[in-house]
Amino acid sequence: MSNLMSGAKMLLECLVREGVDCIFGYPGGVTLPLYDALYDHPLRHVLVRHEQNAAFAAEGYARATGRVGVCCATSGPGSTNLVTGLVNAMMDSIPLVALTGQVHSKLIGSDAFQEADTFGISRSCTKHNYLVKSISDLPGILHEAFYIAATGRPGPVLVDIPKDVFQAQGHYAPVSSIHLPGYKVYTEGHTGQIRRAAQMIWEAQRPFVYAGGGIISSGASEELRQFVEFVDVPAVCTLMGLGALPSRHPNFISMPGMHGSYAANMGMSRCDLLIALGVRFDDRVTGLLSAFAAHAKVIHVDIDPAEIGKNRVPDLPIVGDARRVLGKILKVLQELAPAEAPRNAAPRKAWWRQIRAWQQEHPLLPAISSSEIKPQHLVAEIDRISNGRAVVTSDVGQHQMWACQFIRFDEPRLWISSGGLGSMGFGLPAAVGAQFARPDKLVFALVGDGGFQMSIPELATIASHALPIKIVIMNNGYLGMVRQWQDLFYNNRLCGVELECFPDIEKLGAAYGIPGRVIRRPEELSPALNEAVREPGPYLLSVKVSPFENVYPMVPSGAAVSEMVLGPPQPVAVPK
Ligand SMILES: Cc1ncc(C[n+]2csc(CCOP(=O)(O)OP(=O)(O)O)c2C)c(N)n1
Repeated sequence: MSNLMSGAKMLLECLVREGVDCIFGYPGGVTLPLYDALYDHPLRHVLVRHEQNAAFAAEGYARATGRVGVCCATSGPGSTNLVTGLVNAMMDSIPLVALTGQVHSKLIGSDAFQEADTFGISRSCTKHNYLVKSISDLPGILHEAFYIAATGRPGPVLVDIPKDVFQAQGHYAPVSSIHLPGYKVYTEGHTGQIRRAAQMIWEAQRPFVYAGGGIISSGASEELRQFVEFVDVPAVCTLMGLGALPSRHPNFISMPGMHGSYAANMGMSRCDLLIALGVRFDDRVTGLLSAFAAHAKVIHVDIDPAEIGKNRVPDLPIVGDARRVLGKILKVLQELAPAEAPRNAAPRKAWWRQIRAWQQEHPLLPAISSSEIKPQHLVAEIDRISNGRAVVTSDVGQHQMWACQFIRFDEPRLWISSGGLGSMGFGLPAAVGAQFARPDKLVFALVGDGGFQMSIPELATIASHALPIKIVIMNNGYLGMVRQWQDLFYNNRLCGVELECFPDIEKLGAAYGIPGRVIRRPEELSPALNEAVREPGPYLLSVKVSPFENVYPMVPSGAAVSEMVLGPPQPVAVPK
């Protein structure tokens, strides 16, 4: 049987062999041959309404499943529109393959219509990128792209394909193994360092786990649970790691960092051993780096050697896959336990008493009012309905931080948010990808009234596929997080943050055939959310919340995390 086929068909063949069932894209002139091949191909193509959202949707898909997300765009403006999505995937280590069309090979470099140097532009925002020069390279490059995107520290890989390569005819030979001499992934961890880690863990009197997105990427949640239970160590999960340990787990404290809880940040500050697992010591977590976990020894486990010592030099680095390494550390811990565990039993008990005291002193509790809907109340209601099981995507801003504080996740891959890049407009398209990936799941897109307006075009994608996403707009009338910073650090000189002229949500929803509703009173909140969930299709709910609420606790930028501000400044009593 001949396997002669066009480059476009070959690409689809490669995608199928990689197990891809759905791609998010937007067509154009140079990708016409690809779309022609898609015409009668079983692979599902989801037409988004902006290429940035193709990337975000593919990221939502990847985050919800752990599989590589795929997006595609045409040359020029199509591929430049992908850039924010690529950076986002890079910052959050999301496995993504971006396919872009390029002008005919003969025209490259001639400033041809819709030519952009996609290869050059994407170099700094991808884990790897390719410009395909010949159809004979196409299958090898595509399978490599999937391999690189998914292995080691996951990330985005871009494959730029000139129109003539799509059109050329070639023989497809399945690629069975990939050899990349310059690309080495160390998964196992060094045996000696693993042994040393176990010893350090038993030697510690105040150990503390700082777990991040790497736990989720490596599928190490079960190992993490066993580890924290065996050592009985308190654990925080970063924004990227929420759900890595179930939020209801007694050892889970909260998210740490700028808007983390008092107990989480005090724990980080006062521990004598910080066990950092799949994290990158992001400034939003560490605050003032020189004061971060100042008295602690640090064990840092990460698959990416470039992360080791990037921000904080660890006392014990372990390069490896978090799942493999944690499993091995646990084995050594068990081996050493009879001799070592009793040694520090008393100080560890005292450490737990201290952590529980911090939790009680300043608990994270949602503010609730009977006269207005507090934003925290809205998030707490979503948590009530989700009960740890729904997928929640978010945009960036205050609503995102309250979601991190108050929504519980029983499992990994339920919380999908733009972490490192902090890209507004992520929530809605990410929900599209997540809902395609997990049709069985209740999906909430919790968005700000600012971020929502960046992604409104995707209402069409949602409507045309009747995706049952529950879109909840936390409508405070402002670019809330920026307003909060202007309030706290710029004498409340509010400038460029008021969102006048927000669309009438009922009419907007109706324009797309999506039921929509606005609520303003606290007693409407629970019934409206229940109604949204009962609705079999999508639902658009705008919740008017108190406009001037600020997110607390807050570590002011540049301060040590132990210097967090717990609440709004109290009015000073004027002496009579
Ligand atoms: C694309 C993009 N532009 C600008 C910002 C800066 N920024 C961070 S939070 C924020 C306000 C977000 O407002 P809104 O979506 O209404 O959410 P809220 O903070 O009110 O919950 C802005 C403008 C950003 N994160 N992303």
